[in-house]
Amino acid sequence: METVERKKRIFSGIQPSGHITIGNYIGALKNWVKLQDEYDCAYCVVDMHAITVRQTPADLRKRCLDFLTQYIACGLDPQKNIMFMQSHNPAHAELAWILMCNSYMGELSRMTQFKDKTKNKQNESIGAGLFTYPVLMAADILLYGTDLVPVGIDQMQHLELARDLAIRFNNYYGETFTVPEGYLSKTGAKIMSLQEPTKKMSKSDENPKAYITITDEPDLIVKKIKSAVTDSDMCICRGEGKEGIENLMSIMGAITGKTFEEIEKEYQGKNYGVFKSDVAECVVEELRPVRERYLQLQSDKAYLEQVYKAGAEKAQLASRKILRKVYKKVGFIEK
Ligand code: ATP
Ligand code: LTN
Repeated sequence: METVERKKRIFSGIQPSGHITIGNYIGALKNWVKLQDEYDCAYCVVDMHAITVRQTPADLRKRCLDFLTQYIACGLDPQKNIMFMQSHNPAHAELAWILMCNSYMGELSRMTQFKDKTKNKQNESIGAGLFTYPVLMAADILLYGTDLVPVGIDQMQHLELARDLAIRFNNYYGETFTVPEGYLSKTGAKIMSLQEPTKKMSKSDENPKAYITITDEPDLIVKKIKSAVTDSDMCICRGEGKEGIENLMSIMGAITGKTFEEIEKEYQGKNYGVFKSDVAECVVEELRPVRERYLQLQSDKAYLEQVYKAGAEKAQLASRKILRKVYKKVGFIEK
């Protein structure tokens, strides 16, 4: 009998906090778009992750819809992918609880993102959700039998936890979960803050000059790149103390496909002004169609609603079998 090979499953998500940056775009979204034809993809607006830090409800609601709009504006096709809001599929929370009962305080305490986000804070004021957040992320992934998870390099430790939890569960209860692999973009670039280039570009940075959002106006993009912190040296190359220039080289490389060596050669003897203008131009051109689609889509609330409602149904259907299996394995009575 002819067997139809199952397409590999991809799952990924971005927290609807702040504004989607060029870091998120290069580290994640750009890759998602590439993968949509070859794989069975589920792309989620992870709203339940966003509430691990305080949110203003009305703003969060707006941002969730806005993130979905930006996913589509980047080129993700709701016909090809499952695109949905995490909170619309309760199975995420249900599986997260079971995984939480199989996770250890020790391993969660070692998560560097947790340590970063709670630096200088007293235990009394650290939300438990921030601590257990990587387990919810593991649930997101394992719930869909995910094979590959396209994320930026900063998320690899969380992905490793998802793998450990899957293996642990499979060993104790019998084969249940697919053990997922990370999928980094070709350059694997981690884009750094334009103002403090030793720090990751982060979409919830308090200083908007530190990041470029994917819907920033062209003039603003040029301004932000022109005021990006560099150094007083005159060499467009990598090296000690040259993180600012290296970051701009990474951005250019991720967009054009040029290697560091190629960029270095091309700009030998040229000044920072010329280089910054070229970086700005390639960012503006890369984001121009994204911004145009975004502005068009924004007003079509009925279409967006239809996308996330259909997405929720597809997501529930895709996860039902695994959750049922997990419930059975841990010893719950079937209803
Ligand atoms: P926040 O500041 O709100 O914590 P963030 O900008 O770090 O957000 P996430 O929601 O944590 O963004 O990440 C969404 C996706 O973008 C993840 O796959 C993550 O790896 C990727 N990503 C985030 N920041 C960068 C960056 N600076 N460079 C490359 N990839 C990134
Ligand atoms: N923790 C991720 C967002 C996220 C995610 C996921 C990414 C939540 N669940 C599942 C991939 C797969 C972050 O980037 N902060």
